[in-house]
Amino acid sequence: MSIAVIAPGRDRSKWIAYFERADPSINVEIWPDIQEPEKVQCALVWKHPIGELLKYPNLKFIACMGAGVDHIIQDPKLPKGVPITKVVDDQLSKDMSIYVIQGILNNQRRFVDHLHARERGEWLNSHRYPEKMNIGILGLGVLGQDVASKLVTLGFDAFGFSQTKKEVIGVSCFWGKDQMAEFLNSINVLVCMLPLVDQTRGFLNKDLFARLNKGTYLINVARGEHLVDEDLIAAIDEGQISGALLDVFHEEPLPKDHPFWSREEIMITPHNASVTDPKSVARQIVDNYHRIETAEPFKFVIDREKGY
Ligand code: OXD
Repeated sequence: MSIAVIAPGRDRSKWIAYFERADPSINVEIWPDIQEPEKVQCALVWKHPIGELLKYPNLKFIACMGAGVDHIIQDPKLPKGVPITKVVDDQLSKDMSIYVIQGILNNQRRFVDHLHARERGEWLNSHRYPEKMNIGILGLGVLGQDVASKLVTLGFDAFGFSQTKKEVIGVSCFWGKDQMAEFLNSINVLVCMLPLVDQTRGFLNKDLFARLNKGTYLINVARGEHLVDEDLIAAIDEGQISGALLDVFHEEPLPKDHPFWSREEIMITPHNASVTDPKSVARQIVDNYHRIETAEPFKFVIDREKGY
């Protein structure tokens, strides 16, 4: 029996090393050189080729290499009934929270302006920050909740929005369509941490921007497909959005001729807000793998219907 690592273009050597460390008896196969597909019980995947997972007749679970499972769910040829697990990891949450918080602080304290001012040899007198920063976390999953809680610890006013009712200590939580307007009215920084499903694709669009307070700052650490790129440019031109920090894009790497590159108001990072660390995560996959023998329920299974 084996675990197959199916992650085109990703460095797989660390996974092999940490699986070996977690349990040396486990047989690990690496796509595309899978010798015995009938022995594969777990497929650890990141952007696998469409239909690939149908080749493993004894697959017991599909383990996503990251937190967002959209790249799995989007495969119309997924084996039916096979559970899909996602990564839930303290290190992943911590890295994400630090990224989002640095984005907020960067904006609040105008570090980029100071960097540019320094290049010009200019002493930029900016003691004034936006009077109040109310941070709205759109999507209160594991990562969203962690960011919101850490913001509260830092003394920010944190607001959260989720599809279903959630409670996070110290966070003003809103849920469901009816409470969206109040959420959007309360904030001047919007952090998108939504899962990517049909209902959330293109959610960050001109209609949503128009409902925000003028000058709201946007951070997107979820997926590029949440954002309508041209709507963001237009909203910045109109002053409706003051700027953005984007870690995810429709196409990655972001094409060289994309208009985002030439906009000073938009900060770009290369989808590195929070990257799964095999050292930290291999053990939870091995733990789930052992659950096949003991017939215990897998941990961190997503709802295939919902898509997250
Ligand atoms: C993830 C990612 O979903 O890295 O984990 O985007």
